[in-house]
Amino acid sequence: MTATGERSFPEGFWWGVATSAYQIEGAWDEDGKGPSIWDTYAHVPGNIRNGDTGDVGNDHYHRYREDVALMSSLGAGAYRFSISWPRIFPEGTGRPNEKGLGFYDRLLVELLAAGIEPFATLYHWDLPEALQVAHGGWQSMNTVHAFADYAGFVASRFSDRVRHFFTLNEFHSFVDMGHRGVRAEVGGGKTVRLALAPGLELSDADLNQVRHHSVLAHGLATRAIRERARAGTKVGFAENIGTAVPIIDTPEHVSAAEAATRDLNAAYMTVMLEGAYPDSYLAEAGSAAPRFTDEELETISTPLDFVGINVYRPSAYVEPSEDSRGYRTLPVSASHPTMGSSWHLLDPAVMYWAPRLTTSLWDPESIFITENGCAAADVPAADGRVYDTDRVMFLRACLTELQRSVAGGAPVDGYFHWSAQDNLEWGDGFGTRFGLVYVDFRTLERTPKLSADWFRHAAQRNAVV
Ligand code: PNW
Repeated sequence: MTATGERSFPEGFWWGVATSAYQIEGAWDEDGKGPSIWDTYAHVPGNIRNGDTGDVGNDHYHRYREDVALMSSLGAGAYRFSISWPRIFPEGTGRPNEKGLGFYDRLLVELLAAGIEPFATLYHWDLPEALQVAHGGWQSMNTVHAFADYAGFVASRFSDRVRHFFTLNEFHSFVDMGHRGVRAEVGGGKTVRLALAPGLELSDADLNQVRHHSVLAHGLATRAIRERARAGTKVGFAENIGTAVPIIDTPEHVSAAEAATRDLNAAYMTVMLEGAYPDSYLAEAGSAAPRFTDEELETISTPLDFVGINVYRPSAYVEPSEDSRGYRTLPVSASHPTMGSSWHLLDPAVMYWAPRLTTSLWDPESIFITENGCAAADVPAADGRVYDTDRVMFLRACLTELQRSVAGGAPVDGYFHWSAQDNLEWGDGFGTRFGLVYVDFRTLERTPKLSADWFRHAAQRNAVV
């Protein structure tokens, strides 16, 4: 028991689970909801494995009561979910759809009755299709302003019950993977290509401008939320931080990792938290650099109440170097282990380094781990249980590293496991399972996995178990 006591988290630490609207809600055209770019993308054969779509998804739109009860049984004290923009504004702008708002009202009633704190994400990739068609989506400032208006409106409606808002989820993912496609290194010089809706192939200049629009949308939304929400409402973003993991924990190696992490996040976290694009980013982009004003940089770097980071894998391993950058990126071993997703290079130490480097680089007031989790094979055994020993290993290793980071001074106030239940894993479909709860997608029956037991004990004891 003493070992457990030594690995506990600070009092008041939030233990939560996370999902997103398109991945679980279903009801894609119900109650006046407009189509999103994900509805359009998923309906094109070949874009999602096995022809899966989010049309029905987990049917969470109708089963949210059961799902909140499941979260309670997992010991979750917090729930990070996303609000579907086209449920609230079917065309992206205009008159709000009361029926769409009604769904989130009912969900909030249920969560608060269960004693689960709601954390709402305003954009988890389901852009109203109308904005893509009319303006080219995030290529246009029209979309940026529409997002800020939507964010302010949602905050005005829900901030009496929601105390924490995340503006956008994973800039790097939806911008770069949605507008170009990204190659992720998986060891031995091999890479996998990752793509998301709307599945565009933009030029460097156009891609850099979309990046700039995404962070500007975050800044304008932050201001709109502050203007229209109840006093005391907290705002931040949730970014899939690119983490450079050092090989050795010495000041020289850590400086190299800091420099590399700052570069990896140049167009997103770095500009949002520093108010300027690094010179190296602008120099490398050359004539394709984004066009921006000083006033925009000020908006983009509006001070935040917290920083959310999604932590899955190291983006790079680095060591110090004599060149002007100060670091060298190392090749990844061909035998480096991966988890259930093709891109998921395994290294629990990233859960130590991501909060530590975020703190030493940007010194935020508060950090949330807004996502962490892994896919696993998850086949129900003859006794009906799902023995996901690999996910238990992953959880225990990651939370051990997170505890070490917090004990070392990183101001992390909560951990959200991705995901509360199996769901549509974007282009990988339903076959790639990230849940603590197994979902049979034929019957939609939900069954907690072995990892759910681990999570419940950890949440109840506020410690690594
Ligand atoms: C995140 N990578 O996506 C998203 O926020 C979730 O919606 C998603 O289901 C979850 O993580 C699992 O994939 C990611 O290449 C996509 O490192 C790609 C990466 C990480 C996260």
